[in-house]
Amino acid sequence: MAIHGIQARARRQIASGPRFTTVKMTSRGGIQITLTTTFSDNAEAGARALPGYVDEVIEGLSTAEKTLPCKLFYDERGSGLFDQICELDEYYVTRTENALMGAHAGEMAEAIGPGCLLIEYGAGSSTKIRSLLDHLRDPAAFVPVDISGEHLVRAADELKASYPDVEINPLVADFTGSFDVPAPLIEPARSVVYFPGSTIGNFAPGDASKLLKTIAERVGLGGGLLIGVDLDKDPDVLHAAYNDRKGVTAAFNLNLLVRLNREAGADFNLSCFTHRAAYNPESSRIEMRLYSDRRQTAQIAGHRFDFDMGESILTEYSHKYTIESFGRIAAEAGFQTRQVWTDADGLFSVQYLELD
Ligand code: AVI
Repeated sequence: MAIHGIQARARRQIASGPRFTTVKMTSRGGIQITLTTTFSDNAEAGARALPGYVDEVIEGLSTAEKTLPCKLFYDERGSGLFDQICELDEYYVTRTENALMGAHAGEMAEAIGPGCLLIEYGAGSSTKIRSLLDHLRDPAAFVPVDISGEHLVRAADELKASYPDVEINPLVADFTGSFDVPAPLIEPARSVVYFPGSTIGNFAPGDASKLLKTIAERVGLGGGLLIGVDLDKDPDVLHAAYNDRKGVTAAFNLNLLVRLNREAGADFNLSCFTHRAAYNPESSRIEMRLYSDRRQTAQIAGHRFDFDMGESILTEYSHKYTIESFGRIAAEAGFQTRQVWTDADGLFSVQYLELD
């Protein structure tokens, strides 16, 4: 994925749940790959020809506030729309993080230190990782982790060509599940997880804490986490970023229903739902919803869902942190904030944390 496409694919890993089983194999080029397969998808396809996520969708639409999982945004069309979001004038997130990486990767590499095993969650924005690899001193290995194997192997091959001295071991896996990182040939000085894009913001607070704890277990004492964290800011700036003038975010949100109609035989009336994103100041988060323009009914897999006029489906949270509020949830996982890089307007941060 040009830089944004890579990010979009990474997003597919958000909260994808525990339905995955891991199979190890070695590719011809000697790259160790862990393939992650949704066996539940296969089982369901045989029985009902429905995607494996349908039960989760039905469960979400059956709760008092109807919800849909944000991981479903990232089918091919949704990933393309996310790429477009990243280019929007109003969407400051991607360009600000890219600029921070471009300006400060040397300091980040200095903070990480020599000889690290670097593991990227939701790999890989090749621009960002290249900034880091350009500056890291004698990394033991780089392990990009992504749920999309095809993309991952291609991106890893390109990186290998540019960094022939770095051991690069791509791993196809869901970073929210459990997976083994291949041991590098050289004993690493420490393990560091790189988690860019502020994807952490799309996790509910409890799930974000859980993920940080699994990262802490993975890197161990003395290990580190370099993470992109979107910062709390003027609600008008946030409102514009998630309700853009061109309607790309609206199309991205509505694509959830397009996908359910196509893949799961649902019959959502697409012209009767409207995208709206609102900032919730109590929870410091953008809440994205699809609003029903009228009383209507939709069915999916034999389940019927009634919508009142104005009733909504919650589709995504995007939490915005302060340096302190993120420091607090990181501290619960044992991480101490070592260094923070922000832009002049305080829109976005890249943070380096260590496990003491
Ligand atoms: C992927 N994630 C960090 C994006 C965000 O800003 O929360 C997803 C997104 N949703 C709407 N616009 C972008």
